[in-house]
Amino acid sequence: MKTIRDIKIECVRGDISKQEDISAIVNAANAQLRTGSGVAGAIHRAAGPGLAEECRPLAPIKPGDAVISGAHNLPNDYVIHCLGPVYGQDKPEDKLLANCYRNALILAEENSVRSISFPAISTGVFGYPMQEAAQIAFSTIKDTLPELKTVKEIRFVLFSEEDLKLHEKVMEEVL
Ligand code: AR6
Repeated sequence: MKTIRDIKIECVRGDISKQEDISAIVNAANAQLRTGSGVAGAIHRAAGPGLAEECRPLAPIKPGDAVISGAHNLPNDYVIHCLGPVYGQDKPEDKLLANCYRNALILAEENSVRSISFPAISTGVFGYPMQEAAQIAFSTIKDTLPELKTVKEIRFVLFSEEDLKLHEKVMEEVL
């Protein structure tokens, strides 16, 4: 756990759809903002069909984009849907992945969000190597911190112990 500019940044192992104490959770979405596997599957399952319904007019989105919706049956206030780049396909993938983190944080600010949870966007089905993705995530957060006023807590939720360890290490190096 780190505190920089009065903002707490931490990594935990868990399920992004079970972050009861967090205002906005980030979805590793698809362009159509429909349910899917991994993060999108867990979020849409827990939110119920109202989430996909609310998202329909907001789709499609492009790699790097972020859009915000309500959280429906989830224990949160908002879901911020980000479309990460497909590794080796959407270029430049590092910039597009950075845009996801930056755009999500800016949207959180615009909605007076106090706490936000991220999954490791693009590192599942989209094939982004975990270490490179973590470096981009933390450097983008570092660069965006000076613009944050309402966001006071940023939590990374990793699915496996190995991914958690890697993120903790990269966080120490980058922040
Ligand atoms: N909570 C936290 N992390 C998770 C969870 C969970 N419930 N489930 C998986 N992860 P992915 P992407 C981890 O594939 O690569 C979807 O089907 C997982 O181990 O969810 O951005 C969408 O519909 C991995 O490290 O997202 C899109 O089509 C990370 O979260 C596409 O896949 C992201 O894996 C998006 O692919």
